[in-house]
Amino acid sequence: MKSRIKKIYENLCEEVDGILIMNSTKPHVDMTFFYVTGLIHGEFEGSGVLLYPDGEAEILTSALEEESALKSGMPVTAIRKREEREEWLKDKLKGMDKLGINSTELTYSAYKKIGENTDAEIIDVSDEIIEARNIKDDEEISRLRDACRIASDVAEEMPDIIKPGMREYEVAAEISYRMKKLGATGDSFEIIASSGPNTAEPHFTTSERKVSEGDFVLLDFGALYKRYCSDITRTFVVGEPSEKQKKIYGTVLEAQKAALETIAPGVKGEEAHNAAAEVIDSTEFEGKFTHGLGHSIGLSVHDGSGLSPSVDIELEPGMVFTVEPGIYIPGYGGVRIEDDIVVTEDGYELLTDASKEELRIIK
Ligand SMILES: [Mn+2]
Repeated sequence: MKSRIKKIYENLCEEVDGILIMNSTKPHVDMTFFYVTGLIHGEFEGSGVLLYPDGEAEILTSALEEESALKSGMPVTAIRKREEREEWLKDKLKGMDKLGINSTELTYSAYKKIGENTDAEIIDVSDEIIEARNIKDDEEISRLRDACRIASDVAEEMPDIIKPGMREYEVAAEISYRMKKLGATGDSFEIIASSGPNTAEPHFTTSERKVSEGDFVLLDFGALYKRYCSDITRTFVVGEPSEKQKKIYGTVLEAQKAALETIAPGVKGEEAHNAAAEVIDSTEFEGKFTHGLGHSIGLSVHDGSGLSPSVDIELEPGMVFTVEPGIYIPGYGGVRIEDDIVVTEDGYELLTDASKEELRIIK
């Protein structure tokens, strides 16, 4: 993964002698560890990887995961006792003047431990790491494509699987099971399977509520595939939709299309958001789109960047985002339609292709 390490170094505005990625225990494991090593298997809690300016790297891990770590092709030090970790740090960081760290993923205790074992000045290179991780290479896009295909296939079949009377958590279990049958190693985040008024809460997850006639049913989920995350949302209706339900769905669909039309290199992320917001705000649902249009996905489901007025970013080929406008009416319900896209040289490629043109009906 030399090219990825070099990409991080190319982004630096201040030279460093090394960059140290240190994991603590889950969930404080820095996905950058997997970005630079390319490793698919293993937990790597308490492990680290030291990156050098020439693209070389070496791994510190426990004896438990030595075999897994060796698959990276990088030199591996496998330790059996805690003290050996400090010895490794002292030895490897000796003579360095400046050491880069990833402040957004490093725990305070790991940060202190590094400081106790080096005289180097510690430089935060988290922005440069995010910048590198934001532009996916071919292998990453290929894994994301597979993760998206799994989620799309499950989204496509769900309206036929869900029956009135099913509880939300049962719907979530079906989604998870079906993604795993298609090769996912897990859910990329906690599944949202909400119904009726619960769909008005964008991050509801699930409850014991039964899916009932007249409900919106909102499913937001993703597959984890070779460590990469997909993220899709489809909203359905139980029985014949009302005029209001059709209007909400149609408006969200139109907003998503307006946003997708803007996606191309050189465009500001904010512009895509605004295109969707303008569609929604020109209707009776003004002000009901209450979140950003999308976020970058990759090794993490929120991979560090986004499409919203609060993120200053210019789109570049290889960036992968969700595009997910929604309308939420408290006490009534909500609709969100979410797809994943990769920015290409002349526009974008849609990675999730589950149908959405019609509001699908659960019978
Ligand atoms: Mn999302």
